[in-house]
Amino acid sequence: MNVKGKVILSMLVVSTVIVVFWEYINSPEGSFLWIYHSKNPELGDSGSQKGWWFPNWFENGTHNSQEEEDIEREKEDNEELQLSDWFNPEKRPKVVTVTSWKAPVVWEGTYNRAILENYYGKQKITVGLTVFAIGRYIEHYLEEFLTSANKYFMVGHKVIFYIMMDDVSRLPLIELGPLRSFKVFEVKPEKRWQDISMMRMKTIGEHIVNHIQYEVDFLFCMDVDQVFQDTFGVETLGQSVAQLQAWWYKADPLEFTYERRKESAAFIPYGEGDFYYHAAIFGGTPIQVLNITQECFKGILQDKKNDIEAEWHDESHLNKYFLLNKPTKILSPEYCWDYQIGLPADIKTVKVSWQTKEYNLVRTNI
Ligand code: UD2
Repeated sequence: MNVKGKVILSMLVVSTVIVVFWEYINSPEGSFLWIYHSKNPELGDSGSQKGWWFPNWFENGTHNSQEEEDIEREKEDNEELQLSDWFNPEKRPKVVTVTSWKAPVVWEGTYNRAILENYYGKQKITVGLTVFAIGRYIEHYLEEFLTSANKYFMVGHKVIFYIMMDDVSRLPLIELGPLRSFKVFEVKPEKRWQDISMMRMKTIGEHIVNHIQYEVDFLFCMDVDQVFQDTFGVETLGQSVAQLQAWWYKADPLEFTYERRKESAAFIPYGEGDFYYHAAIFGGTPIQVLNITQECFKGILQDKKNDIEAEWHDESHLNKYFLLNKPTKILSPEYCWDYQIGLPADIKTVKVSWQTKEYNLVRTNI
């Protein structure tokens, strides 16, 4: 081949390369090269962009995937956990695990705590717990209640104990674990134990309005004469949470010790009622607990006006409330067990147990 032929051949090769290259940069696979050539209208055509195309692309690349990750994470965080994600009622076929209004009854074995921990851990929740100790209930029960709550109540989450006492100087000294704090308040002691028990509804409501609603995401209210035995965890959290009373969880509703007198605001006629709920533990979001306590206290005041006292005091009013406003979650009697009953096969893990009732020692009036 002479020189002229070689030149033509080289020109052919070069033009082929140019055509192939042109096709490539117009294809989607080659699109990143637009950036290199600053021909992407979105990036502009200015020379100043030359030279940083790679970091820019690289940044864009990571930025996009980071953004996608963030969006995904936010979506996960915002996604309401479905009941079926953490709750399997079939795990406990011998007990009631779902109510007629489709609320879960949480028994040991029905819940997946790890999934719930992951969910609530991301939300960085704070859980409150109110407890009252008036008169001799202080020296008899408060220390053991708080020590055990410190160990087993919502471990790994922020907790605020709201301790209501008639004499704050008798607060037992307890070293609280990490993420735990307490607030102590002095309350006026009522003369009768029945009034001490009932007035809790008024006091809790006032504290929710004044500060608790701004401090916690969930709130539990508990009797002091009980002891935590095992983890009382995030599986118990819900909008409005009721506790099954240990002595009545298998009974016929006709036998329940509801208030049966029509004159009382707590009246529940025979043939009505779902469960017998225990006032020793109830909870929910602050706004729901506020509603519970305010409605119960309204009933208590109405009864006072009509000179009647419900058979089980605040507990009768609570049962009436939950009949009209169904709880969104119910805790099995494992969450508040009385060992006086023994330990039937239904009770797999006792989370909280009743203290021995020594009414003659602790109550001012019997
Ligand atoms: C039942 C219920 C209780 C309440 C009461 C109303 C149980 C375990 N609990 O409890 O929730 O509905 O009936 O009749 O069955 N308290 C004091 N000082 C007192 C009296 C009461 O601090 O002098 C507080 C304390 O937190 C106590 C709570 O009020 O745990 C309820 O009183 P209780 O435990 O004596 O009532 P009890 O056992 O009949």
